[in-house]
Amino acid sequence: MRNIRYMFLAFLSIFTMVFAVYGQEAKQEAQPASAQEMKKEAAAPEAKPLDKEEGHEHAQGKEIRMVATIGADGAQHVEITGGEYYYDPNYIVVKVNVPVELKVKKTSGYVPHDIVVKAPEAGIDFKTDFGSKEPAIIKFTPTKAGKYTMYCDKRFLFFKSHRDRGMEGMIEVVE
Ligand SMILES: [Cu+2]
Repeated sequence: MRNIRYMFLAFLSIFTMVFAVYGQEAKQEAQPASAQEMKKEAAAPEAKPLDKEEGHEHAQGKEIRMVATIGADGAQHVEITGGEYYYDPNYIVVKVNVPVELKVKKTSGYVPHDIVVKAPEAGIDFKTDFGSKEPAIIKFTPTKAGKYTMYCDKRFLFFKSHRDRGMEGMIEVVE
């Protein structure tokens, strides 16, 4: 029966995907504990060791600031990369009443991400998935100065949400 073979293949690829995401999430989940141990071991006062083991510089809470410039088309262009579990940049400064074009791209990997900002009072209201091959283009015009949180609302099974793991940032609208 052909159908059974296709079903088996479909099941196998779904299983592989789920397993890959599980592996990625579980690896990240285990991180805080080991980071704490590392801190205990290296009790040197001034040393704030970079997490070289993981090979990334997207430490939780570390601000990567970007001030948007207005392009020839009159819009403020901002490019964001999303990965496990961060946005880069994660602090974006834009001018009020000038259109913004966000281009959001994902790093490679199986873990899905999105970007959410819920500030309709300021003209910013979106929730968009983005991929590594097709970046999302998000257009809006901020109408009110202030600070608005952006975050990823994805979560895998019982693991901590991506937001809780540091996948959030700020859009600051200035006069
Ligand atoms: Cu995410």
